[in-house]
Amino acid sequence: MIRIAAVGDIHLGTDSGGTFAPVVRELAGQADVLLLAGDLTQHGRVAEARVVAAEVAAAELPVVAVLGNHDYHDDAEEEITRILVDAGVIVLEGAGTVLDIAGTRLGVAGVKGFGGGFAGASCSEFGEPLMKAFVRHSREVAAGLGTAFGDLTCDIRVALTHYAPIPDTLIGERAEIYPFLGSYHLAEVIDAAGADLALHGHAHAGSERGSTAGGVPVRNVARPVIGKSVARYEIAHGGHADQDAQTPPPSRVPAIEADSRALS
Ligand SMILES: [Mn+2]
Repeated sequence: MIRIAAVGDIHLGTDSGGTFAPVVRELAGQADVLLLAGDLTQHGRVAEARVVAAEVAAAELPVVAVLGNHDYHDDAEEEITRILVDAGVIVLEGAGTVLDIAGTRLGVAGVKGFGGGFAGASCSEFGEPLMKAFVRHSREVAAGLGTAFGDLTCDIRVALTHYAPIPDTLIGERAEIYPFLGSYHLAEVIDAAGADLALHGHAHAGSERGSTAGGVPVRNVARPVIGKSVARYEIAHGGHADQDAQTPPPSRVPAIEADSRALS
C-alpha cells in the first residue's frame, strides 16, 4: 500500500514562512510521498520560491512537484525549479520519477499541462497563429506526459499535473472558463498509460473527485477544494507495469481516500 499525500495551489508568498513546514513535518511516518500539484507561489517570484524551498527542505519523505501557471508568471520558472531541486524536491516537467517505497515502485509522471478544453467544447489547432500556438502547446505538454510515462518502469503509476485532465473535477467553476482550466489531451495520455491515479490542482472552485473515460480516478487537490492541508490517498499494488500484453489487465485498483484525522 502506497500512502500519498497531495496538495496543489498552496500559493506561498514571501510572508508565508512557517505556514507549510508544520504540514510537511506532520507527514513524517504518515505518508510515503508528498505530491505538489503546482501553483506553489503566488506570482512566480524567485523570493516566493525560496520560501517554498525552505518550507519543504526538512521533509522526511520524498517531495515531488510540478509547477503551475502562477509559478510561470514572472518568467522565472527555470530558476524556481533550480531552487526547489536544491531543496531536495523532485520537480517534473514532461518527466517521471520512480520511488522505491518498501519494495513497491511508485512511478510519478508530471507536467504542468495547459488549457484547451474538453470533448465537444475544445479549442482546435485552426485559424490564427496565436490560436494554433495555444492548442499546439496543450498537445505538446500532454505528449510530454506520455513520454514521461513511457520511461517509467514501476508498479503503480500516478499522473501529476497542475491543469485538469477532465471536466468532472471542475464542477463548481464557471463553465465558460473550462477551456482555461484543462485539456482532454491530458486524459487521453493518462488513459493510454494505464495510470492508477491522476492528481491536479488549478481549479480552486472545482470538485475533488472524478474519473477519466478509461476509468482512472482523478482528484483535484487544489487546497481550497480539499479544504485541508493535504489530501491523502492509498493505492494497493496493481501490477500494471508487469502485465504481459497477452494477458488481460487486472481490474483497476481504486484510489482510496485515507483517514485524514491527524492532517486537517
Ligand atoms: Mn493555477
